[in-house]
Amino acid sequence: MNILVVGAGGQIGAELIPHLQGLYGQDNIIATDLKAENVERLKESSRALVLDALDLESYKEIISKYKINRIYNLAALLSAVGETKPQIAWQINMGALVNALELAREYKCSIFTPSSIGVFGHSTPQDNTPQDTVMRPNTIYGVCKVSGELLSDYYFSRFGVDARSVRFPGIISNGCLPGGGTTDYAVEVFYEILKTQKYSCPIPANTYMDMLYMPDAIKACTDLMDCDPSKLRHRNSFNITAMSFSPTQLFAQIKKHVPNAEFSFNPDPVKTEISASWPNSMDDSCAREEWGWNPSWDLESMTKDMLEKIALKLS
Ligand code: AKB
Repeated sequence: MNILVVGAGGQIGAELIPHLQGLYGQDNIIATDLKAENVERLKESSRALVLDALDLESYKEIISKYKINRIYNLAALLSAVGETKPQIAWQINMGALVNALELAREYKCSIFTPSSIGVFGHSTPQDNTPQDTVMRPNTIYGVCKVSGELLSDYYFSRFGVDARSVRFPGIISNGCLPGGGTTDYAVEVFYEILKTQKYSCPIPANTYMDMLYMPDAIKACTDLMDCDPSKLRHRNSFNITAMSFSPTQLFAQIKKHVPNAEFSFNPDPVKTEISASWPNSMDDSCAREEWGWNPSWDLESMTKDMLEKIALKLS
């Protein structure tokens, strides 16, 4: 198995690369990113190259040269930043996917592309959101993710491309920081509390969203791709979640470990609107039944681990 990770310098890539290396061997994983400084960092522990995922010819050269048979297409602009530059968000999110799917078709690769809770909107049932339901998002990010799910299913049914994906909720991690998402508060808060004991939250206090801790997210990326395809009734894209909480609940959990932590709320209008349109909690039973999704981390264990790991990082 030769695996190409595109957009490897971001939050997911930084932790997916070592996991893939452990499973398939260090030399079989090629990490790429648009930014040279990210590639320099990746080179410390992996084979890494600069790649603009919108440059089809360079992308093709890498797939052909390294005999790639699986692509993780992680290049994306997230929900909140997407609203500041919708045309660019469309170009990047869709352009990278179209190139990845075309090359997967030509070179017979399997392909994983993260979808998101961003596919849902105000008209979606908000509690226990079903796998198959209304998807009318009102962000450019959501529009790209719905289009991406449809296009990936199209490439599977029309050309037989083995495209699979999950709808990621917010991903909480202590490696590389997320950037430009609506759920980023659930990572930022740990750094701010450990540095200053204060955090001002851009999301209203009682807004519920689904979340995952990174080790579960990474496991989903490989478990879904390695599962027996004959069991899959869905492909693009599976609801997955491990916990659903509001800022109030997360902060109460943090306060158990950092009693002098102080929290305030200064809702950002864009993030407030986006978070209100996303589910409170999703039903992920299809992922559980079809490929054995079963997360290990909950709010309590994640909070404790995040505080320990980030305290070490800051010391
Ligand atoms: C975002 O907030 O944009 C992402 C996501 C849920 O897809 N973390």
